[in-house]
Amino acid sequence: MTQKILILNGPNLNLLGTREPEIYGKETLADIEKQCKALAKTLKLEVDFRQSNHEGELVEWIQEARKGFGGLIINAGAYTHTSVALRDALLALQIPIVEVHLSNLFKREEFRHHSYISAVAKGLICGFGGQGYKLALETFKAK
Ligand code: CA2
Repeated sequence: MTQKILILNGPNLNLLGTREPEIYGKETLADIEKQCKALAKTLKLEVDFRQSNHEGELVEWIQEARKGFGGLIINAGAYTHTSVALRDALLALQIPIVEVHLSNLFKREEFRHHSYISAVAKGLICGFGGQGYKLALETFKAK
């Protein structure tokens, strides 16, 4: 059976490609989604790609991942650094979680160095722009 992977994106990531290309690159979120879906086909995975600016909606989507999904890739945007609610929802999952960030958090402001998600994720990929999502998908390659 094809494994389904949920890819969640947090606040302001819908603005990708419109500002700060030196930090986040020139790609839009739609470009990244397209590339993830193309790669997923070759990996025999199915991708469900979503973005929300609302913490509660992200919590609900994480809860939804408890049924029918084999893995979760999450770029929680700024909620990475603030949200105990997202961390608690992630803790209730029994599937592997990969945390992704476009930018290298550790080259940036101190407040971005702490993530509420990293300790509950299997791993963290940051600093590779949109390519990071594809690297994360590779970790779910069918064996
Ligand atoms: O590097 C990442 O992927 C981040 O998750 C992006 C978040 C930031 O708060 C995290 O610290 C690191 C910000 C996403 C906002 O992206 C924009 C892109 C273009 C224009 C405006 C916002």
